[in-house]
Amino acid sequence: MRRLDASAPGFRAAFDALVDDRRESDSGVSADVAAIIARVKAEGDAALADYTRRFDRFDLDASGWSISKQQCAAAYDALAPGLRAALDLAAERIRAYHAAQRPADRDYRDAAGARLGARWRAVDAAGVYVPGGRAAYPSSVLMNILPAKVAGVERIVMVTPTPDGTINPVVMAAAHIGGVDEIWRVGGAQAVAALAYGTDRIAPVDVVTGPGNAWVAEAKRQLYGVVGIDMVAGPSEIVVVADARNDPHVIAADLLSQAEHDPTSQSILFTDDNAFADAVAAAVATVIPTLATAGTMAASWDANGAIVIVPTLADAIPLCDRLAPEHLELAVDAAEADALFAKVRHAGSVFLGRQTPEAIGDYVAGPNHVLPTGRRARFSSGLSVADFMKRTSFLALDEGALAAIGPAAVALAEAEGLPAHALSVQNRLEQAKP
Ligand code: HSO
Ligand code: ZN
Repeated sequence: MRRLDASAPGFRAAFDALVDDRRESDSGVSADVAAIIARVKAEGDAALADYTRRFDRFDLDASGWSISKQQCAAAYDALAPGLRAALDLAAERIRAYHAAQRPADRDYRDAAGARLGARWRAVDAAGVYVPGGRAAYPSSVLMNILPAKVAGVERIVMVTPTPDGTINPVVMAAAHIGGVDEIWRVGGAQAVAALAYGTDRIAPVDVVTGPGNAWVAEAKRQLYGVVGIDMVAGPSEIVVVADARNDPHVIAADLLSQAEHDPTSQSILFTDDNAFADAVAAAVATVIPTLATAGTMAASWDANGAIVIVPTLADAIPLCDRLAPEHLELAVDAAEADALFAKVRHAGSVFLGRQTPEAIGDYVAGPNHVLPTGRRARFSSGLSVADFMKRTSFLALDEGALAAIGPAAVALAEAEGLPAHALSVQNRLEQAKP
């Protein structure tokens, strides 16, 4: 953990270093991923079967390529009632939040008399990547599928590796709640390639979303353009802005909630009180060994954690904007949280007040937990219904509207040296003359 003081000499350089710390290794996978993609494109299912045998030690042809809707329904029925109710509540709240997010069509007539507008339609098919192993989060299954469902996507395909044949039953239950249409037991770059190009078994999709390891992220990056993607996701981050009136243990747990995702995750505290900073650092050290994810949290906090002392909490906001964090907690009284929030320009999701832990947003609040990381909140946003839709603009002119704006189009076409453009407008303008 590094400790910075905004009033100390050398702060600017130290903070610049914190901002520039990418924490994203491309680990040199780009050539490997390109080779995998090329092979899946050329050989289809045979390549998938081979990679899955090699990487997941799973024989698709012998043990089955897919998981059925019936299996998912059975997994849902078999859940402990408390967990089932929790998943149901999460799904209901995520669905409601996203239903209110559906973009509106436009259709209007402007001053020149032109009818103009835009219409939103869902993509035909969406693919959702679900990692295997420890990072197979049922909450992420809901966060990816439900916006697609709300958008009206007719075919939702899940791909997930099942290393050594293992399947997470809670992931299957979440797929059931979300209404997934197909689940294929493939993962890695090869699964993303299959979704993008299609194989004999797996029909191609139009958009691929969902988190994954370096190979999956690189495959999405390389296949963007063949398919749409949500974003290239990096390690999780949390920034907490807290005053000394918080319980240091409460704030420590907030910081650790993201540190436990991955050794490359990052947790940063901004506070205006040195003694409180000490207390949080001590609480972090006390809590880490008590939790099962101690190793990951310790690695993340040691390498990437930071505490920044600022003269006033308002001074923290421009610094937070430079980090453009995925998650920003403003753990202060409600009125002050609002005042600070009004000044925030760049953050994926903001958690206001002392009773709004980031973790509530990971599960049951309703807004999406798939959020921009690695400072990408400067230019992008969390996953939404619109990511599964596209907008078609339309226009309709009558003689009057064409007469009003057509001559300007003719002038511009001539200036661009495109006479057929000019003629296509001019012909109609002439016809319209009495
Ligand atoms: N905080 C993660 C999402 C997540 N947390 C899933 C728990 N499960 C990325 O925003
Ligand atoms: Zn989380």
